[in-house]
Amino acid sequence: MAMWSERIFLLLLFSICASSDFLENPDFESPPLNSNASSSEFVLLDQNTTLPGWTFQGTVQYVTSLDLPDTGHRIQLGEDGKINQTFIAKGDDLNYILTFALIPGGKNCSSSAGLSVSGPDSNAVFSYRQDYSKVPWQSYSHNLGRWGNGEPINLVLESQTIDSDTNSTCWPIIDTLLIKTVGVLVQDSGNLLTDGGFEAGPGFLTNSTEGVLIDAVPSLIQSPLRQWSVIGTVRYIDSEHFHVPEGKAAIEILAPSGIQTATRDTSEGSRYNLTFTLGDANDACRGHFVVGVQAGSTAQNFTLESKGTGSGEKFGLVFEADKAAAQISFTSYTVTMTEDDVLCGPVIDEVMVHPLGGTSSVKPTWLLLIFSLLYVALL
Ligand SMILES: *[C@@H]1O[C@H](CO)[C@@H](O)[C@H](O)[C@H]1NC(C)=O
Ligand SMILES: *[C@@H]1O[C@H](CO)[C@@H](O)[C@H](O)[C@H]1NC(C)=O
Ligand SMILES: *[C@@H]1O[C@H](CO)[C@@H](O)[C@H](O)[C@H]1NC(C)=O
Ligand SMILES: *[C@@H]1O[C@H](CO)[C@@H](O)[C@H](O)[C@H]1NC(C)=O
Ligand SMILES: *[C@@H]1O[C@H](CO)[C@@H](O)[C@H](O)[C@H]1NC(C)=O
Ligand SMILES: *[C@@H]1O[C@H](CO)[C@@H](O)[C@H](O)[C@H]1NC(C)=O
Ligand SMILES: *[C@@H]1O[C@H](CO)[C@@H](O)[C@H](O)[C@H]1NC(C)=O
Ligand SMILES: *[C@@H]1O[C@H](CO)[C@@H](O)[C@H](O)[C@H]1NC(C)=O
Ligand SMILES: [Ca+2]
Repeated sequence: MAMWSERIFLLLLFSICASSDFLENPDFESPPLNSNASSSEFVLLDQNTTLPGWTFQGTVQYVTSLDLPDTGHRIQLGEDGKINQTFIAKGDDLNYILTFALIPGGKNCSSSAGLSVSGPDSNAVFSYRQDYSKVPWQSYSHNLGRWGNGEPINLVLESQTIDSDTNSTCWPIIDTLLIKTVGVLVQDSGNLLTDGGFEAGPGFLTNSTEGVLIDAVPSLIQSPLRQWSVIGTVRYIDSEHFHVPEGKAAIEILAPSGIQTATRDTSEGSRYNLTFTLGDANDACRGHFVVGVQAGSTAQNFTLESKGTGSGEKFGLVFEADKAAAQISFTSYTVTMTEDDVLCGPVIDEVMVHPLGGTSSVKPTWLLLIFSLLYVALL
């Protein structure tokens, strides 16, 4: 086992060395050619213009702005606006997880158009929502799927009109796309859950202090948070900007929402101990948290008084497995907001399932941590 681990570790080092950028011009800092891009804040791209790395159609504007996230250039997708870029998968059996910044375009609008993001066999529609960050932009993520070495992945971003009155529509602005690859997760023999520490998820944008929002995704396979499905919207938080109980990332549940996974190799009728850390993200989220935990057919509510200054407490729940893949879920019942009127909530991390009365050997979680993340290509 140890030798095998070492081999994986070497392979991993090799993949880090072999990593490279996937997208060309992912932050739109290379200006369009044949256009007066510096002449005004919004410049419409026409047939004579080319945008390095990208193909575009419909109403697409090149936006120059002095605001964060990158104090630079963005793209606004207007009516029927669409941009796409094809990149080539490198390495076998990797998941390609996209993170991007979404900014509301305009102020006086009766409706906001959505942003549709597609990969070759996946699609999701995103919209900017007022209550989800204290800065005027949000990071979202989408799993582009698992692809084999050399396969082309066409990433398409397109505006989606919700209202027929397009004159008073705010069109989405996008910026800073990041693709992170996540390999097949190595199972931790000391935990019957995979990615119980939430280390395998979307990448964080360099200048983002607000984490990454993960919208509802019913399938474990399509989720950007590996091995967990999402109900509602949750925030994926990084240890650089939030209190994270263990490792580099955790989940903040923004009620009413939750996450769900399944155990592997539990035996029907056997008893298990589910343990997890419940805390707060140190984001001034004060309140009385109520988190509903379901494990197999056992359900229990756990509460935490949060001062919003970064806390974490370990809890346990004994359950009997109802099948080989017992469902484990965490749901937040209380809607909590920060003083800035931003939705916030309980943090969950270090979710583990152990058989009761049996094995005592628990492998250090850093092994899982290292194996689960292959490499991040900062573009
Ligand atoms: C771009 O700028 C140049 C010189 O500043 C000017 O001659 C030209 O007409 C402009 N073109 C457009 C499309 O605005
Ligand atoms: C594109 O360039 C051609 C030739 O310079 C010019 O005649 C045409 O008006 C331009 N089209 C647009 C939309 O600017
Ligand atoms: C982050 O923001 C700073 C300005 O605050 C900017 O200079 C820098 O280029 C940004 N970095 C990225 C990767 O966008
Ligand atoms: C955009 O997609 C079209 C097909 O829909 C393809 O022909 C084109 O090459 C793509 N553009 C880029 C930059 O990949
Ligand atoms: C937007 O709305 C504000 C106040 O509601 C108003 O003062 C401003 O003139 C409006 N701007 C436009 C472009 O309609
Ligand atoms: C939208 O704006 C255009 C030009 O600004 C105008 O001709 C058109 O009538 C407007 N449409 C609506 C529905 O207001
Ligand atoms: C479950 O695990 C927790 C944390 O390790 C421990 O405190 C608790 O005693 C365990 N429960 C049982 C029934 O073994
Ligand atoms: C947990 O709390 C919620 C909301 O108060 C309630 O609806 C639910 O029945 C409770 N569940 C359990 C297992 O007590
Ligand atoms: Ca973690």
